[in-house]
Amino acid sequence: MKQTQDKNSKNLIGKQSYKVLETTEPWILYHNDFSLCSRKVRICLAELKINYKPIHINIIETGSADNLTKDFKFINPNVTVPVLLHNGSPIYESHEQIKYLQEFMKNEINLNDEISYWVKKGSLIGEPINDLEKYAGNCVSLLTPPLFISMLQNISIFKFFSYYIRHPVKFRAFNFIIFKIFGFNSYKAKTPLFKISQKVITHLNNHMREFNSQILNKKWISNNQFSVADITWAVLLHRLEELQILEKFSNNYPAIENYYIRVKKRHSFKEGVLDFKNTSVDKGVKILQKSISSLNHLRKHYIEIEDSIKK
Ligand SMILES: N[C@@H](CCC(=O)N[C@@H](CS)C(=O)NCC(=O)O)C(=O)O
Repeated sequence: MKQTQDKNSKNLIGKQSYKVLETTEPWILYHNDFSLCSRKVRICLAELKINYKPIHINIIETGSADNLTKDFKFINPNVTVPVLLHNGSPIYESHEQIKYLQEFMKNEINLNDEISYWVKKGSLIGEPINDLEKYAGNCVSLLTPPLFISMLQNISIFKFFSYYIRHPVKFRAFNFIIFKIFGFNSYKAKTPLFKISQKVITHLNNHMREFNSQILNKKWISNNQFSVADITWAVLLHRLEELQILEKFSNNYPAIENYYIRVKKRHSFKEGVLDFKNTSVDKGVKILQKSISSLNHLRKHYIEIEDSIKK
């Protein structure tokens, strides 16, 4: 049943021929409420009206690392969510899951160069620090730490040691330990994170300007047809909203503001994102809002963001 996937876990991409679960459920999604990639796949499933069994897997940000259990490592040795099972066989990597679902439903409309361009631009590709001028997804990923820091505040430091030991990707686990230890001090002037953020926001502003022009007088990104490009940008804008950054773009980019209002009314966004409320995320957002107004150096970081958008 299970092949030699542990040896080749790095190559686990797309649909596998073996099963990781004997099940009568045609579709199962291992996902996390907060994870961007999980949100994309859930919107896609809702768009395609596919019934599926969602299984929530906590990751450290949402309180405990259930992704590091033996049971989940059997499902995905790379310990990431989402994982989609079709008749018990896993499909790895969110973009492959979306491609597989579209092909399965023969949803050919969703393929053209314009859509591919915007999907790529909105995705996290390679290491986040690289290609900031190409990918808005990389920029948003680098602006996310304040929310991680907020969400990690209520988790005991002791959990992080076992998290580090059990995590197969040490540098990922290490980043979270740093966020836990240094908290919002990571945003004091002249710290690496503070400096990176200044660079990131300039690039993100360019992406947002281009995106604003793209959707001017349009309902959706391509041919006025809701597509995987809209799924990609919907979750990015939602993350920027959680980060308290989206509102700063509103004055300069009214088309984005109106687009996001339409996104929030879309049935699939409601079913795939808004209906998956999570108390750790809600608490994290509240802590972040409070910290921006009470901590000088964090407020300064947000003022820098506002200023570079106005430029
Ligand atoms: N390239 C993967 C990325 C998946 C990923 O990084 N998922 C994160 C949540 S957004 C995760 O599972 N993190 C858990 C961890 O690293 O401990 C995909 O597209 O599915």
